[in-house]
Amino acid sequence: MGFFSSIVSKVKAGLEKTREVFVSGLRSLLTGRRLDDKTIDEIQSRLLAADVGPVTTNRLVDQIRADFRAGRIDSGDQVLTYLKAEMKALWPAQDRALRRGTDKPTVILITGVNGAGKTTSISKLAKMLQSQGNKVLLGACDTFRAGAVRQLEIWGERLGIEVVKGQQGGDPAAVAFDACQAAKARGVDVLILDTAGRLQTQDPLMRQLTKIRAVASKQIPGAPHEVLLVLDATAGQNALRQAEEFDRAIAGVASEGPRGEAPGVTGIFLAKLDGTAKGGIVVAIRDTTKIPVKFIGVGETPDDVQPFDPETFVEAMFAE
Ligand SMILES: Nc1nc2c(ncn2[C@@H]2O[C@H](COP(=O)(O)OP(=O)(O)OP(=O)(O)O)[C@@H](O)[C@H]2O)c(=O)[nH]1
Ligand SMILES: [Mg+2]
Repeated sequence: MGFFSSIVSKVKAGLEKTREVFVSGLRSLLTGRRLDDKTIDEIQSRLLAADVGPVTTNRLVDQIRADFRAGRIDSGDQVLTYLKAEMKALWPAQDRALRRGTDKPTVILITGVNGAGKTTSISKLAKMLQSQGNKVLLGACDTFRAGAVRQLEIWGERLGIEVVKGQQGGDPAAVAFDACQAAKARGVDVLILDTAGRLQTQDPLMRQLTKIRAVASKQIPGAPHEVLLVLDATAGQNALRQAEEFDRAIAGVASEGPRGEAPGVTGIFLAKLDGTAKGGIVVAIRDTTKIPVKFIGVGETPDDVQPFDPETFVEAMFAE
């Protein structure tokens, strides 16, 4: 199997639930059928049910309705072709590549709520970067949850990657400091910092995150080069609210205050896509935030990761 077809089949497997519930439903609704107003309403509910989000759903459906009334389209198959093309076009030449520092090390800060999939996603990124020839180091800044450091260490041992850690209950910013020092001293290419799962409404925890960010930027110019927010795809619309809250907190602005110049979240790692029928959330994220989805997680092992690619994603979503 070629490299590209193996990627497609992996993303395809990861999107199985979305395809079963959403696209297969759309397919049977539309294939070989003539269009009518009732069918167009049904398309709308299915897009909403897959968490495509109201903005994009309404835009797509309004266009379909207008084309139908003007006699430009009359078959369900034309709608399928239209939806696929429109979805692929949602992500223009937006920067989906991982940001790198001009000098070593590049620092990636990983954030997200409890259980979103941060630590697992770190194992995926670490393995991917390692296989691309990078020397990787991990920093266990989740000093909050019992067992969190050990969890990261286990991944480190499996992948042959060192982990910088501190005391359980200690200051996460101090661990970030030590990790940055170690990364510089050891000529590491990429340092990935794990952080505690936290509720975005918990102010003290958000402040901790901004402190880690400040420590990193003081130690290494431009750091953190990438702030990846891990979102749980099964959380649906909740994930969107998290994206907005974290973006503001990282940028260091009050939740209702004006958005400053400081960059917030620079990318999204969308985990657990394999566990949801709501793969359309990728579209909703695009709708409501300007933050690019950079990676998707489609399983629990370090190999279950793909860089997000709209073409592959939409093809997988609509595959037979
Ligand atoms: N199916 C599936 N499960 C995933 C994926 N990513 C993570 N998980 C699972 O989600 C659960 C939580 O993952 P963690 O990586 O521990 O999440 P976390 O955000 O680090 O959690 P805390 O440290 O407690 O905040 C684990 O059971 C993972 O195996 C994914 O892409 N697909
Ligand atoms: Mg964790």
